[in-house]
Amino acid sequence: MLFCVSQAPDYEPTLPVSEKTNPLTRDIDQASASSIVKMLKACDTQMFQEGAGRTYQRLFSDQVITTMMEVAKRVEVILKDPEDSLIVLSGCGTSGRLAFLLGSGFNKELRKMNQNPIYFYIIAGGDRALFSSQEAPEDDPHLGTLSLKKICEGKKRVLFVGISCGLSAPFVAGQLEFCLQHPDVYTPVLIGFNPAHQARDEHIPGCSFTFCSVVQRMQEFAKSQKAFLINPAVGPEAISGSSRMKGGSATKILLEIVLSAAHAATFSHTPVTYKGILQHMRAYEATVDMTYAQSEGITTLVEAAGQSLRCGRSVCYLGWGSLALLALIDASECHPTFGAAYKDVRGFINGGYRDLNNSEGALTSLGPEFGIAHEDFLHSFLPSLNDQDIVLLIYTHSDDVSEVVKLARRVREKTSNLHAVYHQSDGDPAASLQQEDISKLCLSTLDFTWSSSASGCLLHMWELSTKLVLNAVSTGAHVLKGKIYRNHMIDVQVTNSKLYHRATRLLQKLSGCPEPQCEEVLLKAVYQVEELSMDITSSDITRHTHAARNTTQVVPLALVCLLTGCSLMEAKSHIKRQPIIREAVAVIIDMS
Ligand code: S6P
Repeated sequence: MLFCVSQAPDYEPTLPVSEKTNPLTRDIDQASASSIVKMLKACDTQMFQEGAGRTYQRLFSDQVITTMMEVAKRVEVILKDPEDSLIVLSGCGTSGRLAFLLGSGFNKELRKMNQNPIYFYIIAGGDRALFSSQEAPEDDPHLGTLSLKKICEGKKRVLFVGISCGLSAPFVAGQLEFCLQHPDVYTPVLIGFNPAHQARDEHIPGCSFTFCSVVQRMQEFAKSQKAFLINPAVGPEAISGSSRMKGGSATKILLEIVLSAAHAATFSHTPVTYKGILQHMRAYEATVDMTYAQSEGITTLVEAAGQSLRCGRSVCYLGWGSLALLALIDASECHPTFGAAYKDVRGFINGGYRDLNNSEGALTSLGPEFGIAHEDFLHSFLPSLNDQDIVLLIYTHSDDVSEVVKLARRVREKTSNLHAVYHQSDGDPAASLQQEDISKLCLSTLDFTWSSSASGCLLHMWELSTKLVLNAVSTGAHVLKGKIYRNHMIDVQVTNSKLYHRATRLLQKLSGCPEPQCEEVLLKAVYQVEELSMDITSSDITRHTHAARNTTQVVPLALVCLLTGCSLMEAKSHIKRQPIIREAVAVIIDMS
C-alpha cells in the first residue's frame, strides 16, 4: 500500500501510525489473560499521551482542541437554525457503526428537548454492515458519493463528518471529494488517526484522486475554515491495524466532545471554550483509568471467554440500551479481525430493532445472524447453551434491572458461566437489592460505580468503559484461542484492498519472501488453485477481494505454503491437524 510519507517516523517508516505494530504488544500471543489486559491498558493509555514529538498531533494538541472548538461552533450554528440543514456522520466498518451510535444518541437528546433529529449516519454497505462484516463497499468511492447525495437532496447546508481512522477508505474519500466540489452546501470534517502526510496515496480505480490528495485539498480549504481535519495520532493498535480498538474509542471521544459542546452551547447557554473541551477530554482519560482499575475483573472475563472459544463454544453478550449496541458492534468485528464464525461471539439487545431506529428497519429476514433481540436469544441460543458458553449481562442502573434479574435466572438454568458488567452512579440505592440477586446468580460481576459529579455525560463514559471491556474480552479471548500471531491478525479476511495489502505485507514479514512471491501465493489461496491462470493474474484487486469472500484461512494457508514450499492441499491438511494458527505457524517456523 502506498502512503505519502514525507517525514519518516521512528520505525516501520513506510507504514502510517494506524498500521504499525505496537512494541507494547509484540508478545501478546504468548501472554496470559492478565498480561493481555495489562498490555491493552498500556495501549489505551497511549491515546492520551502528550507531546510525543513534533511530527504527530495528539489528542491534547493545541491544534486538535482548537479545531474541535471550531467544528463544535459549526454544529451549534446548525442546531440553532436547523432549517434545510443536516449533520451527516459517515464511515466504513467500525467507523460507520460508531457514526450510527453517535447519530442515534444525539438525535435522542434532541427528541428529549422536542427538537427534530438533525443527525444522519451512513455506513458503507448499508444497515446490514451495522451487525455483520461488509468490507468490500469500503473500496467504492462512487457508492459513498451516491449515498451522501441521496440523503442530502434539497438541503442548503450540510456538515459532513467523514470518519476513516487510517485516512484510507475510498468510500469516505469519494464523499469528502464531493463536498469539496460543492462548498456552497457542504462543509467536510475529516476524523482520523494518522498525520495528514500518511494518508493513503494508492490509486482508486475510476478516480482521479487518492485519499492523500483529498486530504491535501482539505488542508487548503481548512485555511479558510471551509473544511476541518481532526487527526491526532493515538499510537499503533494493540493488534496491528485493528482500528476498531483505539481508533474506534478515539472517534467516540472526539465526536462526543464536539457534539456535546455544541448541544450545551445551544440548549444550556454554555459557550464552547478551549477549557471546556480540555476538561471533557480529561474526563475520558479518567474513564479509561477507572475501567482498567478493574483489570482483575476484566482478566476473569478474558480467561473465561478464551476458555469458551477454545472449546468451540460461544461468547454471548446480553445487553440493554446503547451498551448493548456496543456489544453488537464488538461481536460483528470478530469475523473480519479473527476469521471468527458469527456464532463465536454474539450480541443481543433488549427490544431488538424496535429500539434501534436504524434507517432500514428490522433486518431479521437477512438470516439468523441478524436476529439480535433478547427474544432471538431465548429462541435460538438459550436451548443449546451449556456451561462451556459464557454469557455476559451488560447494563446500567437506569435500565429495567428487574428484567435483567429475570433473564439472568433463565440463563442460569442452562449455564453457571454467567457474568455481569454493570454501571451505576454513586448512591443509587434503588437498584441495589436486585443487583445483589444478579450478583448471586453470576460467577463474576464487574461493578463500575461512577461519581455523578464527574464532568461529561455519564452514559457516554459508561459506553466507552463498556467498549474497552468488550474489546478486551473479544480480543483477549481470540488471542488465547491462538488467532493472533505475535500482534498480527493472521486469519484476517482479505475482502477489501486495505486488507489485501495488509495480508501481503504480513506474509512478507513472516516468511521473508519477496513481495511478488507472497502475492502469488496469496492469490493461490484466495482462488484455491495450485497454479494461477492468466485470467487471475490479469485481474485487478477488486476481483481478488471479491473472490476472497468465499474462502477461509487465506493468509494462514499462504503462509504455510511460503514457509514450507508445500502445495495448497498439503497446507490445508497441516492446518486441519493444527487449527490453532499461532501454533501451526510456530511449528513450521521452528521446522524451517
Ligand atoms: C477494523 C475494522 C474495520 C474498519 C474499517 C474502516 O478493526 O474491522 O471494519 O473499521 O475498515 O477503517 P477506517 O480506517 O476507514 O476507519
